[in-house]
Amino acid sequence: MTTATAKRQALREAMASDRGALAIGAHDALTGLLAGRYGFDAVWVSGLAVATTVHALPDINLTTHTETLEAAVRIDRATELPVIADCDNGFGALNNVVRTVREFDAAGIAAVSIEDNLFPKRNSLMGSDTRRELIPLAEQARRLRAAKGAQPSTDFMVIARVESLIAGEGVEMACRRADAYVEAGVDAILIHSRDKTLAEIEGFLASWSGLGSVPLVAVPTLFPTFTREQLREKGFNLVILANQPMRAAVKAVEETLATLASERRASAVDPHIATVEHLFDLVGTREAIAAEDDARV
Ligand code: SPV
Ligand code: MG
Repeated sequence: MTTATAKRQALREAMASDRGALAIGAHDALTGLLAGRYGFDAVWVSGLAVATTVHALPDINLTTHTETLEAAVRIDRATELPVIADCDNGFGALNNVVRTVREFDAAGIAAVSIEDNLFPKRNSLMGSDTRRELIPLAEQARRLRAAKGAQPSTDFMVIARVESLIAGEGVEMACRRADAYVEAGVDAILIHSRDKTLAEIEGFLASWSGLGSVPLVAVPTLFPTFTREQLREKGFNLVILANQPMRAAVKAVEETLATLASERRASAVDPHIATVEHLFDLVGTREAIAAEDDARV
């Protein structure tokens, strides 16, 4: 098993590398396990994915600190990759953010993302007709400083997520927030945007004087044609493909349910689903049974 220290080191090294790091979203432990087989550098425990699939709830701060920690720990145990947990706004006010950083660090998670959406947050992918309010800059900086000050280890990372472009605050405010969060001691900045052309983010990259002072993170859900390499060239050290495995799973389940409901026989979906043998293999079932049987003789 890879230790928390080794995972954190691997994440820092991947982010510092010339090619940058690529993280993949996971909604459950098996997706986290599979991520390690395809060359990803990290697993993103997406708040959207956990709310949607684990709880069938909207991504509006209904998922709690405990539920998120549980999901992250389960995924972390299943993968050799470092885990980055999406902790929304830290689930409340200053003391909630402090508790989040303390407990996710102590649990061996590699990094958390803390965003500046005011509780209750609304998922950032919702269109501009969704009303949003951000935490005032000085208050968010105070929360992040307190959390970094309370962090038990030295290698755990806090990624501060700036939502200015999502909330329509503009590039200048995004730069001011990024400066304040870096000054508060965070380890990386995630600049989020819904702009498909990347013009908004290009504006941020052109104006932010702090560029290069800490690693920069992108979640290109709505500018999905840019590759990790293209985003690395623009200055991003970590690219998070946040929710594609969950969306694949949802579509596959819907199609399977529809086929089974209309055909009413199990074999109708056989060509499209994993075999039971494959499931046994994925989680080492035969080896586990052999270990039990060996112990008995
Ligand atoms: C998530 O995956 O929960 C995220 C990314 O925070 S986004 O939904 O793009 O805001
Ligand atoms: Mg989220």
